[in-house]
Amino acid sequence: MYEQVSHSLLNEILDELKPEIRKQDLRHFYTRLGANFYAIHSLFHVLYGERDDFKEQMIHLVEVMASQYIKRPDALEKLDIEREQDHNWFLSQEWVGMALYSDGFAGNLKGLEEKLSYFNELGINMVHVMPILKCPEGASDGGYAVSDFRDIDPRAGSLDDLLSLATSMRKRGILLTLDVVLNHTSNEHLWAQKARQGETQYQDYYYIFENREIPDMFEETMPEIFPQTAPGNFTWDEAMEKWVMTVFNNYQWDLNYCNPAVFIEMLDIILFWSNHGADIIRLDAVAFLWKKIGTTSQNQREAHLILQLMKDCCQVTAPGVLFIAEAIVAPVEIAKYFGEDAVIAKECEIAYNATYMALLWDAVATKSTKLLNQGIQSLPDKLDRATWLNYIRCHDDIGLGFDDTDIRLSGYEPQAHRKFLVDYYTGVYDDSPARGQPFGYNEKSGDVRISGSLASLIGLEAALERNDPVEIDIAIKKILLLNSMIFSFGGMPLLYYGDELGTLNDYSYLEDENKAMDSRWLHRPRIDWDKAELRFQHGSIEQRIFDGVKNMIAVRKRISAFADFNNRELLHLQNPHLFAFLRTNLDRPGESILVVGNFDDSPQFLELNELGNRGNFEYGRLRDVYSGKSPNLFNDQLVIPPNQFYWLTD
Ligand code: OTU
Repeated sequence: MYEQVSHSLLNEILDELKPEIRKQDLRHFYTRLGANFYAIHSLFHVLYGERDDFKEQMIHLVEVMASQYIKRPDALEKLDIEREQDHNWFLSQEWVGMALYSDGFAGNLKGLEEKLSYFNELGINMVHVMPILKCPEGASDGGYAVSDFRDIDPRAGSLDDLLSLATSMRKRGILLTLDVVLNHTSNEHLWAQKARQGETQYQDYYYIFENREIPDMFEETMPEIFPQTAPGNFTWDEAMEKWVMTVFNNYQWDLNYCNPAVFIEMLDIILFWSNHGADIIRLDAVAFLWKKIGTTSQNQREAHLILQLMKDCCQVTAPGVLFIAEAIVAPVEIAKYFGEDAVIAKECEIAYNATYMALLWDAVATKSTKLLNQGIQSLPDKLDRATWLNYIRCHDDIGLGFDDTDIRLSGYEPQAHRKFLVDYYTGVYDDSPARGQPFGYNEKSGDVRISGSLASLIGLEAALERNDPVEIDIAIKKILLLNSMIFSFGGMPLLYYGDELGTLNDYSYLEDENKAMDSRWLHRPRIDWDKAELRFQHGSIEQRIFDGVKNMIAVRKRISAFADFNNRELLHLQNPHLFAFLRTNLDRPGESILVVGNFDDSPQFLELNELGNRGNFEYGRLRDVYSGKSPNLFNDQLVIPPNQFYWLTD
């Protein structure tokens, strides 16, 4: 949009740019800057307009965008332009992701590069390589405490290794996702060290307080994220003799986004990794970016403004790069990270669908889909040009963040229901085959979350111990059922490494003093590649899960109705054990897929006449595109075997 004030400021800024920037050919940069400048200026002004140095900061911001544009490799700029033309590219059903730790998966980045054919074998074409930046030797929250945002941790490899990996991935058509931990740094980061040495410029990068007055006010309303290992939200620093805000672990210092210098530094870092080959940037803990006394300091309006500004700036320099919002927050809050009142994402194009993840686990434990159906109905619609990351497990715990109203509407009492789920997944509940462990127990609120690998939570570990083939079979079916749900829902499925092989809990973390207190290490495995060879042995557990998932990926890629164009209709069925929805191909409306999953241990039936006039499903010519077989029907009653799913065409 053209607006005089911002345009004349833009002209002034362009005149004042460093000569080395002015000399370059910046054609694409200028057209994009012109298009976004009004928004960038307005947002920057809302956030930082009060400051005397506002204009200097604006110039600096434009310089950072321009310098990174100049450094952007030709191959990546070409990709930017291709993606501008095919702007819905990431909504395609062809994308299937996997998140992994490079050390657990393959030792280091070099090892990971050697294993790329594994992704092609399975059909994965997006890989989220979890934190690989320099972090402290000891506890580092799995790399989420970063001590240098521009360098690879030597244990993972070098910058050259990453560049080589990124190039090889691009050749194979695999997208690279990297983390930028926006909310905090490690206390070993240079900025923190300088702050400790008394440099006020760097003390302003963090929230630092002389005494407990403000911290105490914050504590009244701020929840604790890691109540067991890091109670409270502030840490006393001996060197400074001051309090530092540390919402996560005490060695993770929260960055102060009231300071525009912090915003510009972090934008520069996002662009740095974009220029090093990241197709997608995962923005960690975005809900926490803005703090306000008297609030939870999560999901604040300014946190959204910061993300909008990040997006607008990134679009100028590297428009092909997407953002993932990691906001594990209430369903009504999650969708806001796409940006509100828009068609295209104004903040992050992709967001973790934590709501769906937790609801699926609820359906497994209760064998009922009441809460799943209820909760999905309350999940706000996403924007047209934005999509979900659908996942079953990730490197974090499972939080039971459902809406209390939804729990009640499903006929449960919220506290009792959450207790049941925790008891179920930690194996306290008598009838449960799950082998999870509690995480983050909060004495004050009674809240607790759950750790454990997909296979161990679903019952495979217990079944193997009992050497019970029937139980093993059920566990495998449930693993495939859950996968079928994330592959067909709409959005990009994100597998968690090892789950495609049925990897069990790894208890070795208990022997490492830097990990023992954090049960999330239970499900951050080291892949045993000899054992992984069993995927080639017919009838083995590895083979049954791996081939099941592999087939799902292949089938998903063929079915355009699985692309994410708001083309899902939830079906409200009588049977409380079934979860069903219809996916429609908007280009060819006749081509619909009926997805139905049975979460119960007994066979269930669906009355096809409940579908009304949707598709031609009632004529009984149904075929399951996953297995290629026809399901069992009795007149218009469709039978779904226990813990199984169908992807049906009519
Ligand atoms: C994220 O987590 C990361 O995924 C965790 O591995 C890190 O420990 C954490 O940030 C700090 O960097 O911030 O918005 O319940 O779900 O901490 C959600 C714990 C986050 C995680 C939560 C999450």
